[in-house]
Amino acid sequence: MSKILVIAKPDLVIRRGPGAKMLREFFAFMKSRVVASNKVKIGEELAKEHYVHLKDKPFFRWIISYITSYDAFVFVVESEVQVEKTREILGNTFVEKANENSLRGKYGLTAGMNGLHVSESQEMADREIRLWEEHGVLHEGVLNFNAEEYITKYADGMDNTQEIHRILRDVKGKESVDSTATMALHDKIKEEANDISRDVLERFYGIFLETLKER
Ligand code: IDP
Ligand code: MG
Repeated sequence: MSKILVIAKPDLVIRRGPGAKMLREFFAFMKSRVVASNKVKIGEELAKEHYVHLKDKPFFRWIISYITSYDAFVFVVESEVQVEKTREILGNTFVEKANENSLRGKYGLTAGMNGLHVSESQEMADREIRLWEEHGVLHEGVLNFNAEEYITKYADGMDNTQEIHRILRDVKGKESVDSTATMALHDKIKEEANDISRDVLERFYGIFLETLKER
C-alpha cells in the first residue's frame, strides 16, 4: 500500500461533467481508500511550495495564478496501484500529447489545465503529503470533501471535451485565435460549468485564453 497526493485542479472543478467523470474513472482504477480529503482555494504560499520544481519555468507565474484562482479538491489516496501505473492512466502533462484513452486525453483541456494532479513518484508523494498537512489543508483520517457524492451529482453533466479538442486542433499554429473560435470555446465550457457563477467562469476563461496565446 502506498499513499499519494491527488488534486482536482480548478479546471476539473469548474467543468462539472468531465471533472466528475475523470474522478470516477480515476477512483475506479485505483480501487483506493481516501484517507484525507478537502475542498480548498489553494493559498499562494502553498502553491509555490507545491510547484517549487517548476520555479524557473516561464509558465511558473501562470500556473500559480491558475491553481490559486478557484476551489480545488485535494485527497490523500491509499492504493496498491504503483505510482508509475497511476501516472500511465493519467496521461501526458500536455493534453494534446496525451494518449486519447488516458484520463487527461479524455477530459483535459491544455498543458496547464489537465484536470488532475497525481504525485510523480513515491518520494514526491511523501513530500507533498507532508507539505499539505503542514499547511493544515489535509489531516489523516479527516474527510472534509465527499467525492462520491460529487460524482453522483455531476457525472451525467454536459461533457464537451471532444468538441473543445477539435476547436483547439483547428486553431493550433495560427498566429491569433479568431473570435469565432474563442466564442465557441467559451460556450462549450459555459455549458459544462452550468452552476458556476458568471464571475468565476469569466475569470477561468481569461486564464484559459492565456494558454492559447502561449502556443
Ligand atoms: P505533471 O502534472 O504531469 O506531473 P509537471 O511537469 O510536474 O507535470 O507540471 C506540473 C503542472 O504544471 C502541470 O500539470 C501543468 O498544470 C503545469 N504545466 C506544466 N508544463 C506546462 C506548460 O508548458 N505550460 C503551462 N502549464 C504547464
Ligand atoms: Mg508533477
